[in-house]
Amino acid sequence: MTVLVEKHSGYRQISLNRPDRLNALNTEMHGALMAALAEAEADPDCRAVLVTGAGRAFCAGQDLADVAVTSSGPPDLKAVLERYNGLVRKLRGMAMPVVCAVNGVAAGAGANLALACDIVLAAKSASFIQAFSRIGLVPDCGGTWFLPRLVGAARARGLAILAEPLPANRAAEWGLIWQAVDDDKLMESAHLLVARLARQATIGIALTKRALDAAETNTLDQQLDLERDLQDEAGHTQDYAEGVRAFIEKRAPAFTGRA
Ligand code: LHQ
Repeated sequence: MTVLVEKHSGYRQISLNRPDRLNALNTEMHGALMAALAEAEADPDCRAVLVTGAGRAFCAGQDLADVAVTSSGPPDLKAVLERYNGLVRKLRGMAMPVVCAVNGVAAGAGANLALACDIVLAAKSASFIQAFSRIGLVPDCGGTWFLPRLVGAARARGLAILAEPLPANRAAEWGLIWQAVDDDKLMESAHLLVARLARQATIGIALTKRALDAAETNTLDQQLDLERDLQDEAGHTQDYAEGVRAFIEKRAPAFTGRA
């Protein structure tokens, strides 16, 4: 099984599972990961997802053995990237929060798939490598879009062109990720976080994600209109009614994640 799925109360953990290849992605893993995300989304009891890697790495990106140039010519990288693009769109568009626990090195597409998640925690021993330039490629999986937005133009260029490992602590200082965590606390922290998110107002969070993504290209005017419309949608959810009721009654809200 190239991807392992564990069901927990309110959320699912999805683990990339080719540890002897540092969880490098091959065609089978792509399919399994897409299916695991789609199944999580289709499960009404699943209100958050945790993505991590089995073994010592998070993900070393594309399995390079599968895309080597052979005597019959270069591989069809466009077709390979269509699959990655589908994964990035899926992760980004999930109608629930996606937490990524980066347990070890995240290189190439592995780094950028992590950045496509909503909240990234990383073990202090983990590092992020935009490995693409080491093999003559361009950062993909949204790397050229995420990097400048997260860390600014100068650091984005340095990371993309130099392809040096960025340790988790510095990644957090630079704003590339949410938090670096002691290695032995990573999974405990990630589970606490994702379980907490699974009890929050799921639709409100999904709409928040949409608003933040749209803000990347909207004008302020467009964004104000969008916020008005999304707020209207959020205001019609059971969770909004419950959130306000709980506030007034001075108790913790019991959100259901339902419309
Ligand atoms: C691997 C890989 C790997 C296969 C480690 N593949 N075996 C998209 C679409 C189309 C085309 C191409 O690309 C893309 C997106 C991309 O992701 S491009 C970037 C691809 N990734 C890389 O270039 C990273 C390659 N890996 C590394 O640089 C190192 O392995 C890192 C820095 C991640 C870890 O280094 P170490 O901790 O020293 O481990 P290692 O290199 O010894 O790896 C352990 C094993 O895993 C080793 O196999 P072996 O049989 O010797 O034990 C590696 O060959 C294998 N492995 N990454 N991407």
